[in-house]
Amino acid sequence: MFKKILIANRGEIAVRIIKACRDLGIPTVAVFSSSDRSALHTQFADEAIEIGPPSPLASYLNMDSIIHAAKKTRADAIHPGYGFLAENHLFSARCRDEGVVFIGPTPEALKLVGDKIASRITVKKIGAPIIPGMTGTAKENNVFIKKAKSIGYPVLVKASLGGGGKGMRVVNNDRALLEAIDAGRREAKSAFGNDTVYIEKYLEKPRHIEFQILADNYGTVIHLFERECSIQRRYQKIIEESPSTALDNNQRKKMGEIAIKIASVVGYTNAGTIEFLLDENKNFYFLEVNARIQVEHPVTEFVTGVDIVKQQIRIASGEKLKIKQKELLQRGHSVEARIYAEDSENNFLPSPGKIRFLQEPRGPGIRLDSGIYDGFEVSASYDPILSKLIVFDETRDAAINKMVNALSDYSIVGIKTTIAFLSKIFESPDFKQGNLHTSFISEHKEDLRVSTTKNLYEALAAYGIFTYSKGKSAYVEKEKGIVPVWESTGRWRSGE
Ligand code: MV4
Repeated sequence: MFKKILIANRGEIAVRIIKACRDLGIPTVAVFSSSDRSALHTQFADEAIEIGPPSPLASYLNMDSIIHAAKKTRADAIHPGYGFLAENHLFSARCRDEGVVFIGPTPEALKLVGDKIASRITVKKIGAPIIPGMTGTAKENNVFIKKAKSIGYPVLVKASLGGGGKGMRVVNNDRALLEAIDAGRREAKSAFGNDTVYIEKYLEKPRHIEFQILADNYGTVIHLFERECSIQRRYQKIIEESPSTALDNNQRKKMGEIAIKIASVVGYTNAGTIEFLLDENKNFYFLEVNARIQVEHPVTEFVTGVDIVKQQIRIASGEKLKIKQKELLQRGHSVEARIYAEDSENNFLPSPGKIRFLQEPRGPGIRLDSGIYDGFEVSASYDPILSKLIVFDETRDAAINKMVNALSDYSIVGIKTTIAFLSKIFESPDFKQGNLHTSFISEHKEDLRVSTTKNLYEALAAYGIFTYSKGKSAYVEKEKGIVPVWESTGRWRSGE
């Protein structure tokens, strides 16, 4: 086992990884940018080392700085978390060259699964269903036009490298297709340094279903069942659950077996996710491989009882998988909500600033993976995720109910958050009935409008802070100037 692990990340996931290390008795090293000097992950690790200025390129994406920190602290492994360098094959290779274990897949596997065209070819070869479309790129426009004709509009132009919807465009006719190819190429070139694009049939209102995989270094691959992540905004998942209401045990078994086959054929090791889209007739198609621990991993941990981060560390240290596929069960139901520092009343604009009051939900079956504390300053330099609230109960209805209660016990004053918006989703009849698809939020825009903050605790806390605190802390800086802290909680009317 490792003697010391460096965590090349920040926020809630860095804290989550440090907890797994502590459980395994492994000392930890946090790395932090100059603006994260007093961040939770910096305080929580056994050692912490500054790696550069706030800009991600200069700090959390700075391979030299991170490798240097690992050498200096004699860490023998690096956990990359999600985002930043997690799926970067050059970083995985660099770790290998420097004699530090990268807790994740090999550079070769990362390179293959990071290339969508290459993975489509590989997945097609083993006879698994891929979304209809190209399995190569082309220079000539008429190759694209011909393919679009054969699969039928609408089609989706995608960049072969990278992810997150960058370079993606839906088009409905030949002329729009040619424009989208040009634009997609330019966007992909500047984002990923590679202008390879291809087209797929655009599936309308699919469900997004993914299988969690664990693969050791000796060829054993298991899956930990599925997560449904259909509730998203701008390609960003915000609510996830396990199990999915869309799968019966038959289809679950079939998709799980295919996920294992895909992971095996690409030589995948460590934890990963095989993503699928499910159409309205429940046909499923391979979408892509996510080669990292995912934000939504806790729902799988709740229903299977497996600590995925601990498994990642054990696998990377060369242990064999001890869990057997046939011993695994999906028990009960788990739901996760991502809490962002965003203004849901104002087009989800980031809402950085200082947290003035914090009350966190707790109770049986409630887990809060958080990167914040009372008094913490949320930076504008990074992804605005603050925390994840994950609940577990015997049934889906009970889990949703628990989530609604837990969200109402969650008060954050000083910045705007998505808590009230999330409550609206969980209370919506379509969500409760499990009528989910990736356009859920845009189709329910009107019902999901948040106008008045109804959190009594937040309003009272803000009032208390304003009344009793002397000096600056009673006021916050907003676009319109310096305002009393309660204005950051949204409009409040008595009698709600
Ligand atoms: C698709 C699709 C429909 N048809 N591909 C979005 C992110 C990128 N990684 C893949 N994505 C999609 N690809 C075809 N052919 C719909 C999406 C999509 C989506 C996928 C997963 C999770 C959320 C999503 C939200 C909107 C669109």
